[in-house]
Amino acid sequence: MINLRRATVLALFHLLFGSLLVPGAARATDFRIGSLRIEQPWSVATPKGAKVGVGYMKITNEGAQADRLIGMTSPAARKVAMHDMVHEGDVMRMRQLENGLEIKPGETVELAPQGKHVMFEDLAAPLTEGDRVKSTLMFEKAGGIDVEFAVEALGTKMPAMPAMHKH
Ligand SMILES: [Cu+2]
Repeated sequence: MINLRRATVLALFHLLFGSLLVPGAARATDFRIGSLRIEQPWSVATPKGAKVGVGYMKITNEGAQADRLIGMTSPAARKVAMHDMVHEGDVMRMRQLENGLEIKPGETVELAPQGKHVMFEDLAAPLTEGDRVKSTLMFEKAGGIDVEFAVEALGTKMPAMPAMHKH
């Protein structure tokens, strides 16, 4: 009985707040090129003066051949890099993915807070909630595709702070 009530409360909670718990769910869009599906690219608004912004998305390879995200560009930033988080002792640091990001056949690679992410470096202007950051993803085999990162409110599952950066 208690379990049942708990389950009901949880279900209600999800019903009411579910969409808030999944950043980008409301506005972010999916993109497709060849057998690659790029789901809901999203970003986070940047505080005044910040020079870097982040980007997240899910990439699924529905094909039979591995592909690799080898580069990104954006008119919103001078440079767009792909980073991973690595432990250095007790500290988490960012590390550039020098060889890009491989997506094996049937695999989904998720870029998410505390993990792999896109780094928009040297922003032309702060990222504002509701904006869409245009970006071109370049895949080794599939080629280039234009996507848009939906910018969520500042503080949304805030990723590691820029201070943790080591470029
Ligand atoms: Cu980074």
